Amino acid sequence: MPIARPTPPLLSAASVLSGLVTLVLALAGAPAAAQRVPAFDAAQPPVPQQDAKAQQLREQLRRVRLPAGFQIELYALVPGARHLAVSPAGDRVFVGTRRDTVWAVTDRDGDRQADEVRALAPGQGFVSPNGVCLTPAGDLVVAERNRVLRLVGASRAGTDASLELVTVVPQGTLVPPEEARPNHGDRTCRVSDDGWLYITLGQPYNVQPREKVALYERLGIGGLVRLRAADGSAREVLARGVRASVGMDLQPGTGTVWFTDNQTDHMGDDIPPGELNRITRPGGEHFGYPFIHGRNTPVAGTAVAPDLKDLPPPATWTPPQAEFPAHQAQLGMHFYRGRQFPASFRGGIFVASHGSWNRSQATGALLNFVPLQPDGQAGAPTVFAEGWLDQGRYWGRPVDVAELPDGSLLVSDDHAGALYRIRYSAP
Ligand SMILES: [Ca+2]
Ligand SMILES: [Ca+2]
Repeated sequence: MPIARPTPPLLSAASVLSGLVTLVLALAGAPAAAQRVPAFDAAQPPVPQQDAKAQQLREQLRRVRLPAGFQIELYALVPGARHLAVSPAGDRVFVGTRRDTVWAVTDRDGDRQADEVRALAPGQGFVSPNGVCLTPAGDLVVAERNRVLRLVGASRAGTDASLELVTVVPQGTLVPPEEARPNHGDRTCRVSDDGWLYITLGQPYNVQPREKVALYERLGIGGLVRLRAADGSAREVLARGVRASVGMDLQPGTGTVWFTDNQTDHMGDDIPPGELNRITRPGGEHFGYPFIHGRNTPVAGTAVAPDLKDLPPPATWTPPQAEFPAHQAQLGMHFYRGRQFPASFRGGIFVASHGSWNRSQATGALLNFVPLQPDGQAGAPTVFAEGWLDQGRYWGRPVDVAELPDGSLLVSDDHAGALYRIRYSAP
């Protein structure tokens, strides 16, 4: 089938507007509701930190290969650790999971080693609270599979505190309930300085069937949406034509949204590539899926999506800024803001790859670094850290990358159940 050439993207204003109106009608939430909940349950013991597992992980971390001058160390044991949000002071890290828990990881004495790992706001019935992000005021936003909550002042809450819990998007209304499934149902989020909450929404299939394509483009499923972090109002679709993004960041200074997109399964060992994307026209771009993956790998009409044969592709689409090797599963990403690392890293992007499952030989489980060129486009990715895959077996699988105020990196690992810290000192 013909594939549209990658030209500057443009959806008609009418189609964007009609999609937006439909979306608002379909998904406008009730007014944000608030209640008070205990920040922690003192009767629930914290996660033990100094045990045999910690010692084993410290040994295994010696196998991780890094550029000269970098060291990696265990920061905390955190079961099922997924996406990360670091408090402005750096003394607390919130960690999402695909289970029913959001963790608060606290470093009381500022020695860059966690002292306490506790479940935050237990008893709230979290369902895959994978996405965590902080507002400028220090509220924690929790993006679950099909609900969004905001915990006011969570960054500063002590063990005995209570928190105001605000429902930003009521249960069952982030996406239509029949579209909320475990497959690609893990959200990620960011909040901009001006109060917009950005959320990635994976589409729940390997490739969506024909009858879902128009619906998903209208709702931003297989895309990104934004809404007001205060109350969930003013929702709009930011990006369409995405398969399953599980990572994004806002570029410091510009606020431009960049995001990863995961590869289609069952197309063979070496296609299609993974993607890093940049939104240059919020709401007006199509990123190619399910018509094409990467820069030039057709999907619609191939063996994984025969029913999409002859479905008209968008007139224009936006190719990725960078491609990654097939099936490595790029998840979290982070613009490096600090000054601890050498100058060549500043302003570039770290990307966590979770590692393949849909490949005859496993690959991935590493961190990539993607530099930005002077014109703002991405340069070629390089491997920054690897070694979690040992003789075909994973002992760890990176999920997300974040940064402490001193410019060191945190890496989450949902396989080992841990956070690591990577720091630099000149060799
Ligand atoms: Ca500490
Ligand atoms: Ca794409």
